[in-house]
Amino acid sequence: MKKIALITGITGQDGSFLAELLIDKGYEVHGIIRRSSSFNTDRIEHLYFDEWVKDMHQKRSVNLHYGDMTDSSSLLRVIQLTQPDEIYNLAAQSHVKVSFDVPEYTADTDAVGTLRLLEAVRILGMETKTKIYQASTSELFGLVQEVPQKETTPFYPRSPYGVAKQYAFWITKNYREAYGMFAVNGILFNHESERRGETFVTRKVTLAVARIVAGMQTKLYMGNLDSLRDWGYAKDYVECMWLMLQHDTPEDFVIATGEMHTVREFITKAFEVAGITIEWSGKGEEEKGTNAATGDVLVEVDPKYFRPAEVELLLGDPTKAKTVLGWNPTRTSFNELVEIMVKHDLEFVKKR
Ligand code: NDP
Ligand code: GDR
Repeated sequence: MKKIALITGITGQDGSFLAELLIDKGYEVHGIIRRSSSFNTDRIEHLYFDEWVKDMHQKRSVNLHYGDMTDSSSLLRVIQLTQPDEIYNLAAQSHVKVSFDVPEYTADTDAVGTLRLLEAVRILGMETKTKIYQASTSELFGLVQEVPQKETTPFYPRSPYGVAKQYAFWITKNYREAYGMFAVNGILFNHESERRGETFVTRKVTLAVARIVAGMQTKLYMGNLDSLRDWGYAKDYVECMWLMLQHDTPEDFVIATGEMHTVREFITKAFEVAGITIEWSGKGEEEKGTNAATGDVLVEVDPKYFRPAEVELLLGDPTKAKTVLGWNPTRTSFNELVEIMVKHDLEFVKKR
């Protein structure tokens, strides 16, 4: 019998990689998508249009259902219809800076949405059948309490997004303890890829590098260059989500590489992959990145990208995931990650 998985947020970066992984593992994969006035299925088109074109009557690889984390009835309907063995709750308003602009919506989707999902499983009497993965985040650690951060590090979120995700973390743990549900939190540190949303820092940089090389953009305007992040490759990280649900007992795990870099380092490396050496000068809002060969200023700071409260440093300790789940945190190194993204975007920009 095929296992059945339901992914919320299937159209996002992680959802698309996870759907591929679960299809490869022989799962029947279902996903919840939101109605949108423009296409929001770019990242998963290859998982269903190909099949559709080949044979309209053949069963598609992924089965999509309309729903929304702010709509309990849709969650109840889709869970009842699909009867999943595993639910991966990846849906979220996931942009930290945007969460300061839409705090209430972020709380509704990321915090209460998680509660709605857990309640739907419970109301349907599926609490012993269905395992649940909750996409928790290193943003829970926020203001530095301990370095590196691990499962026991106290939380101190610094944004409406982080606070909403803290509610989701605890309600997941609470349902595990109260109702015996197999519900777990993956506390994932930043993970990036060629499918990363275009306004997150890494993709913004790699796309800008590609556009500058193509002569379509002259400068890159950035926020806090000193921010330190533990960046991994999304394709490696979705495997942990699956591993956590295959583990004997429901437990929470930190997933990270154990290595951190500044935003400035990421930019320097990205330009280097495209054959451009950046020299940095100035400080704070006056800092600039110059093309060492031509003297052109390619990077400047624009305070509009600063956040009302910043998370300065995130560095994870993945020891538990390594020892308990047998996960390899450095399958894709920082340099390889930047290379994958820049090389992809050089081609992507040409085609666009
Ligand atoms: P994305 O922003 O790429 O994807 C978010 C997904 O959630 C999209 O499919 C989006 O749909 C969907 N979504 C947003 N709001 C709703 C809603 N109200 N109802 C239903 N679906 C909704 O995020 P990632 O793939 O990068 O991240 C996946 C999850 O992991 C998120 O919960 C994120 O907060 C968390 N996380 C991510 C990390 C990272 O570094 N990437 C690190 C730690 C945690 P649509 O396409 O229509 O917008
Ligand atoms: P983050 O990712 O906030 O860590 O959340 P993001 O890539 O947005 O920012 C990382 C760091 O870079 C700094 N920064 C900029 N960020 C953006 N977006 N744009 C800029 O121009 C810029 N300049 C500097 C930021 O200030 C920040 O310090 C991501 C999301 O995927 C969350 O959903 C997830 O939970 C966390 O990672 C772990």
